[in-house]
Amino acid sequence: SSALRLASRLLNARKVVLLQTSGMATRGQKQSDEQRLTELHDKLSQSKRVLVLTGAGVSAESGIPTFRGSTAGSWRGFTISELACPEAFQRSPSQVWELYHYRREKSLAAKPNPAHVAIAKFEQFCLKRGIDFMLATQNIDRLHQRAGSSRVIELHRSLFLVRCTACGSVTENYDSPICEALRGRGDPSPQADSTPIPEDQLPRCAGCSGLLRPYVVWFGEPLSEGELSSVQEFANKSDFVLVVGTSNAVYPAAMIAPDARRSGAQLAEFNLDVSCSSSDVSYFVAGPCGSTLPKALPRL
Ligand code: BJW
Ligand code: ZN
Repeated sequence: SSALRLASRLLNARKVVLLQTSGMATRGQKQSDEQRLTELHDKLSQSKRVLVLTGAGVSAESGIPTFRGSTAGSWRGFTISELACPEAFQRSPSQVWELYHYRREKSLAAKPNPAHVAIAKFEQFCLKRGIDFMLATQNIDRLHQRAGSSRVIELHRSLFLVRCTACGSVTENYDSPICEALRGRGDPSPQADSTPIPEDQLPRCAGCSGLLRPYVVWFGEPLSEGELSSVQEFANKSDFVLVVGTSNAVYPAAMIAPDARRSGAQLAEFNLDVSCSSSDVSYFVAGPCGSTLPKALPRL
């Protein structure tokens, strides 16, 4: 029934690749799926400009939970919009730091998966072939860079950037733990110890000893205008935009693919399930992107 739901939501897509959606696919269906995948692979290698746009689903197979959908994680029963906002940090810097400490440690312990690697290898392929390439990610875990991607725009910045709430200075920080008081804290279970950590024991600025905050883009905060417009400009001139592992539900990132589509780009989506932009796509490749991307993306 989930395959049926997927198929019916995809009626608008002109080319649908349904890989691994059901064990009941006939041999004929499987062959035409493979043909479409080969067609996508060939079109990508003949493109002049390609944007890859990724979201949390690309890191799901590295063990990092997503925010929405069947692979969503939960931290003490909160939704992401309840904690990823300036108001939550004002109300309880300790609680918000526990969440981000937990996610920093989880990302540091995680390894890039075959989806990250396929994207990094595709970048190498593009470089060699003179194809203009850009990777824009909503993820803050740095797994793309660790897989070898170099042209990465981090739309929501990074878990490993901090900003001083007093003097405004921004620094990179990979300390584990980021401060002694957070050691062993951040357990996601609702029963976990949530005794507030005194503010003077939370991460502090080396320059002015002000309170540091995670420098990610929270709800209600603007993305870097320069970065966003460079991604949008690139997208609008691309032959292909690959939309990978994102629900495409969070703005302004969610506008990039539909805008590019209106400017003439073809969209190819890689997701376990349909997302907000699926009805616009030329190719929908269903399944875990760690299995599907290595088949679809050309490499040297
Ligand atoms: C797999 C898979 C596998 C799983 N293989 N696939 C209308 C218009 C414009 C704005 C708004 C609007 N309505 C509301 C807003 C405001 C708001 C917003 O968009 N809200 C929506 C919820 C409606 N946007 C903002 O506030 C943004 N700022 C802004 O608008 O500023 C305006 C402004 C201008 C000038 C001055 C001041 C303000 C900022 C948004 C920042 C969001 N940040 C977060 C959290 C912070 C970082 C963090 O802690 O991580 O970023 S929210 C959270 O969602 C996170 C993600 O990057 C982001 C997107 O999620 P993503 O990546 O799509 O993940 P999921 O979980 O949603 O989806 C995973 C997908 O993968 C699913 O589809 C699965 O099926 C799939 N999947 N496993 C393939 N193996
Ligand atoms: Zn400072």
